[in-house]
Amino acid sequence: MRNRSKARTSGRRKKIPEPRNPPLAAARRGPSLRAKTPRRSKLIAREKNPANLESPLPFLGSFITPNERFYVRNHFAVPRVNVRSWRLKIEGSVDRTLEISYNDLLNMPSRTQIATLECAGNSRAYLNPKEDGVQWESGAIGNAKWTGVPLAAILDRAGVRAVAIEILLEGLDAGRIDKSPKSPGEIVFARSLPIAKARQAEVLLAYKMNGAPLAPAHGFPLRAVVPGWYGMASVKWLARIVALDRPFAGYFQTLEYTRWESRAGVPSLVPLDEMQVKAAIFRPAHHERVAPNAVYHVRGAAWTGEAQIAKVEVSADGGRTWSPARFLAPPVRNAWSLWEYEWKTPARGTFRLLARATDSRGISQPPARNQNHRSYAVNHYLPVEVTVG
Ligand SMILES: Nc1nc2c(c(=O)[nH]1)N[C@H]1C(S)=C(S)[C@@H](COP(=O)(O)O)O[C@H]1N2
Ligand SMILES: [Mo]
Repeated sequence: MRNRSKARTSGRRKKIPEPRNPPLAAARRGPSLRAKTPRRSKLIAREKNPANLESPLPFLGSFITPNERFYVRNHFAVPRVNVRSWRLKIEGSVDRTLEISYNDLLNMPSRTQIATLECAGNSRAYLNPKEDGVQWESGAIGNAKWTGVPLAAILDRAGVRAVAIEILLEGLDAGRIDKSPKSPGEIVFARSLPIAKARQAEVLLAYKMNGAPLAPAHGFPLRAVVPGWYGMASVKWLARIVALDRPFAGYFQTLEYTRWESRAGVPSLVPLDEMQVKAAIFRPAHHERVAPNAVYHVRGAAWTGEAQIAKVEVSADGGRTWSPARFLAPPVRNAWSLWEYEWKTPARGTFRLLARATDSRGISQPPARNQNHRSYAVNHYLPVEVTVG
């Protein structure tokens, strides 16, 4: 469990108006990431049962996140799967019901795809007022190379009927949710995709992560990888796929992982889908002390939904002025882009560093919290406060 420490008092107040939902206040709540990083473990535990683990940001600096550094988001205990008896079932509105073994899958044409997964609850710890849910800082994110069979190939094999509008993905993990809203007894983790998304070439049923068979925590033997969408769509321990002729309204699609959207002028809850454009600062860490009158390399990553990153800007004065960051490699779709900014540090003082990304559609991060996002999709500016000198 996360240790909640008392709010720290700030140094001098800045003249810049705080956003309506000041993230810095929340950022000051905890000690620095470095201080909280356990020595031996490579991930920070936000919950133990089930395991919910995030990456320490300073360790996320490589384009591909090593498997042991990749965050883990579990709703229930990790199921144990006997791969010999395990089958992937495809049923519902299909011409042919299928049962596919692990070996059958390995023998199908494969595709390898780099994709960034971000948990929809990432950065929730910075919300003010505080929201229920796992108190992730900003490390519930990672970028991996996934290998598997395109979901579209499986759907074609089964012959999905024209009446099907969604594809339900069901995991093997199950449990009971006892706090409100309670589940109706034991439920499994399940999410659906609209048929058009399910048929996109990059949506995979993955059995490898960075060249290794999936680890149990990441969904062994098979998981969905839905590039461009928040992590909840990438169902782990996949065992059943159902072609549905009406919208799925399961627990994780209605009571959790939804946002408000105005439809016909009425706020309606809709399932979360695409990741929102976002930049994260990996270094420096909150409250880090950096050398004066020097060049400090501010580094981080930026990612978005079904588009690609076009621009990252950094501010060292709490948002008054912005300068472009440099990409370490040309941005590509579905993967995060690492960036760097050479900050010429002043003589002394306390500074608020901000990063903001813009994608190829011209969508930029908002300065303030979007209240329609409930406790998810936290992508407004999140300052990192550092002391120079
Ligand atoms: N079966 C199952 N799939 C799941 C989950 C889960 O609890 N059970 N969590 C989802 C959520 S919310 C996220 S963010 C990603 C996390 O994937 P990871 O643990 O491999 O990082 O898995 C998704 N798939
Ligand atoms: Mo998530």
